[in-house]
Amino acid sequence: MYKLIRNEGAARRGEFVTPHGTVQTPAFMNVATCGAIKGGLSALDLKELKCQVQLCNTYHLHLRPGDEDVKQLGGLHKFTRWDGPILTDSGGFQVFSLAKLRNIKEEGVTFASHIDGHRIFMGPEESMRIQSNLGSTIAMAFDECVENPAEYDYARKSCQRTVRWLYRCKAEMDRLNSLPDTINQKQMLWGINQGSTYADLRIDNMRQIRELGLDGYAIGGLAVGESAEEMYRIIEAVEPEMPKDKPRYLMGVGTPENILEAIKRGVDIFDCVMPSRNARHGHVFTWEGCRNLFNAKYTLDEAPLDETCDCPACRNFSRAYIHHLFKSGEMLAMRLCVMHNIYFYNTLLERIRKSLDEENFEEFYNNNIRKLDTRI
Ligand code: PRF
Ligand code: ZN
Repeated sequence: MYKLIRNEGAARRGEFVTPHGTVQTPAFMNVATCGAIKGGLSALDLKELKCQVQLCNTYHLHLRPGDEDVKQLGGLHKFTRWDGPILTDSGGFQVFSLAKLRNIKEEGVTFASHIDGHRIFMGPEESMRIQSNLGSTIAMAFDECVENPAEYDYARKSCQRTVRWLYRCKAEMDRLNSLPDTINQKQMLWGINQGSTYADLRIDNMRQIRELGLDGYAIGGLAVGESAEEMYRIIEAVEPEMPKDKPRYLMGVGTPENILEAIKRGVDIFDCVMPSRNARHGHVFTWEGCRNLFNAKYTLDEAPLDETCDCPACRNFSRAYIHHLFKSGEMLAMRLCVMHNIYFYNTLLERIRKSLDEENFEEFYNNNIRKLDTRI
């Protein structure tokens, strides 16, 4: 399923095959929480923006429109008109970050919907059933994401419970995949490593979850309050324990700089709301650094967002026009900047893959790591 093509130090160039197409790694997954990339993009736009994988959320789609409705409508692929791979996050993280009044027990989590406050229970089995109804390519394990910093004892107990939940996820996913009316009977299950910022917990946890022989492994519980240096330290600690023959996914990360640093440490896949969220606030990524299109200095600037970019926004429109659209509150401003940022992230990953193919990742890293992090 995952094939390692080449590596340079810990950095890996690979590909993995899914029933919905092959993904070239390192790869970025584009976040379509409710089934669309925020900013008014559809699946039809995504092809033009070099997207390989879409990420959708169990929690949001369960609340609205409801996973049973999505199933009745033929599953997420048919519903959103995206025929490539879709990964669904399990709800674990969203329940902890969005829902109010949550109560965690061995069976699962009770919480209040962020939409209308009604009480909902979600445990490993519920999460698997919802993801099965959605019919995604890859389902994520139901986990608890502990915010950093966390007490050692709490982190230890929580990640032990997450391992018990993983066994229940696996059993339920196997059962669902064997049912005749399941939308995607080849749905994959990926495990999630937790353990806060404690290297010993992370390593123990990884050793336990790799025993299940799942289709892929994620590192969760990072970029939730700790420094970037601590995040890199934890990746370095856990990476040697991750199976070499499975894709590795760092959840919810990050800036272009974070992504480059994590690839250098052996991570294959990423997702982040940053390209679309920043774009909606006028922040665009370029090969020279980040720009804010609200800035008055763009009033008469006829250059595109990035002079080297071939995205639909840069091929056609000027900074001056997009600046004007933001000032006028036009939705088009957001759509153009989201398209550019998504294209930028996917191009960044494409260039990293190329540098690995050509055995000059280190040079790419040295040439870009500082620039990607500057404001212009
Ligand atoms: N668990 C899940 N989804 C996630 C995370 C996690 O720990 C994170 C942490 N950065 C982002 N998304 N299930
Ligand atoms: Zn562009």
